[in-house]
Amino acid sequence: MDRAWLHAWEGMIPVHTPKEAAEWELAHASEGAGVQVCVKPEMGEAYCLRSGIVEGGETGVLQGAFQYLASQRLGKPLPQGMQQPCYALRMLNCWDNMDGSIERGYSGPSLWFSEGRVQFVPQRIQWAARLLSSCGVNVVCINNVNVREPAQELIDSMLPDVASLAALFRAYGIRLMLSVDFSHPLRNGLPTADPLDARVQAWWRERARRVYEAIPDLAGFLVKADSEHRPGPFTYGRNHAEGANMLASAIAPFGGVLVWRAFVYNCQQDWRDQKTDRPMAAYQTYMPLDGCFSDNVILQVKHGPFDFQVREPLSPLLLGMQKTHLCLEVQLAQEYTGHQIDLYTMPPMWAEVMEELPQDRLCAVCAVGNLGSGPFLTGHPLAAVNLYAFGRFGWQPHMDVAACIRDWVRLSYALSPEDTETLCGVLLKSRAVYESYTGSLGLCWMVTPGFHYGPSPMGYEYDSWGTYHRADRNAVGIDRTEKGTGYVLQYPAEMQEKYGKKENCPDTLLLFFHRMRYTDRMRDGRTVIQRLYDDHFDGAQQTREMQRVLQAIPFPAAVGQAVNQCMEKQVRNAQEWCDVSNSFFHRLSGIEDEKGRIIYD
Ligand code: GCV
Repeated sequence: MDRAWLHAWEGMIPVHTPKEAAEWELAHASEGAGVQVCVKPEMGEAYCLRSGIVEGGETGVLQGAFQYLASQRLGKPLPQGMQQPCYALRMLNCWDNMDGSIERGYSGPSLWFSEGRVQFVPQRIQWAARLLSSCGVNVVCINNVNVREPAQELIDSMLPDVASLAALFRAYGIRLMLSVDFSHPLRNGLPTADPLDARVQAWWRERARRVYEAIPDLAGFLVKADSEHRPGPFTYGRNHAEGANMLASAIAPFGGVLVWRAFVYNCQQDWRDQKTDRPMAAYQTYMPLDGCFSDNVILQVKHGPFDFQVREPLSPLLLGMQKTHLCLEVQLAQEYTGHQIDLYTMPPMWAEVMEELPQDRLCAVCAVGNLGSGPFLTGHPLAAVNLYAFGRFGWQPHMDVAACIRDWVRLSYALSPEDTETLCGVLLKSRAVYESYTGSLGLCWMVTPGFHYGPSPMGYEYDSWGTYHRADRNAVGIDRTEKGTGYVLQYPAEMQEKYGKKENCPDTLLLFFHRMRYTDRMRDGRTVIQRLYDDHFDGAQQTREMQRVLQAIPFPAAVGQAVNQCMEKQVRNAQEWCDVSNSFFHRLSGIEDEKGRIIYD
């Protein structure tokens, strides 16, 4: 593998199709010596492995080759029978801007945009395509959902450049998708972007024809509309089915899918308004439209009703919509979960999502990417586990999380069995540790506004984003039960029962669903305030423990150095969260820590 990696940087790997790529991978790894590749086009993405043979569809053979090598390397038997992905669309959403920056990107600049243009080093793209394909991703949306000038040119003057990029990804069985600007027709002289206006419809049909002429296998368009100041159908008094269906019909003749994001809420809320409850917004907007979307529309829904917080309940929209194609959206970019400085391994969180979500509810999964062109490509070298696991998740959402993490560790580093287990242990618990110092009891949004790293308990409290905890001297949390905002009523009956009653509600979501007095007792006998103090102290302590443990793992030198640097920052961050949060609650409540630890006044 090391040799192959170096080769990719020295020059292009001479492959143009997934079959050629499969043959190249097998030929350049000792475990693949003599293995034959047999393409059966009707198998599509599926594959079958037998000793010495990889059989599969046009892209399936490459997936099969990667799996063949991984099984051999891990010393596992080849998987039996036909292997096929659970979801046909397993997409990475890259929030790359044309100037080379990446919105919420913590891994360095874009791999394919800079200076307002599509510009890339082909070897690097090939390397990224190879990496993503080996994980199991099959679609990459290359530009930010916030389509800002000059990104509109991607479906106009920059089409030839996008086509060159698409060719590099195509060789690895990956298709591109493009985020489009709903108001694009206005830019081209039309007086309106109303989806029911015949001129607008004709404009998009013609645009789609030109786009598909340049990139015949483009997966489709992705749209963020009427969200955080993006344009959308609401401007014209139209609903989101009318908007999505218009674009969908333009790309339908070419086999494209229209992915429409359900991230719609009022980002200009008056904080005094206690009736509007942001988590309710998506359900209110889309449930009435269930059954109204065209067949090639997929509604992309974030896993929780807010916005990628460390802990949120499952979005009720994912459970409610029965007649709409749904895509689950998760975020590998650690916007609220540590900026790829703090260690945060995500598969345990996805497993919780899948516990409550019937597998057949979804037809697609997508992740906001954590890829960039900086060292290690994912910022923190250990954040690569999330990219790997996301690819596996798209194939097998009910995967064994611990086994997946262990596979990644073993495929990435040559460690002793003891060190492997130690590292897996740290990765597995990292999310719970991060949660304990940043989001105890389901409290969220206490981050520094805008930047979203580090504590600021009141930062969003008097702002317009609908993200309040309403802590006062007696109590904290929002009552989202029937007697409160009524959010809980958006769930099926059994979940109303689970979340709506304090005695049933998991501790991890207690203050998300309920307003509690600091002196109320929790199930374990502790008061709410004591639990908040304990969690913050524990989180800081466990972070120091993780640092100690990781220092002893014999990573390759550059990796070890980067891990140590990140851990130093994480330890400082956790201590800051601990001190700020505990002081905040102590000053408000005036209640002492039972254990007499240091809280700054
Ligand atoms: C791409 C959050 C982020 C924004 C992001 C948005 C979205 O609000 O802070 O950076 O914009 O989510 O998902 O569209």
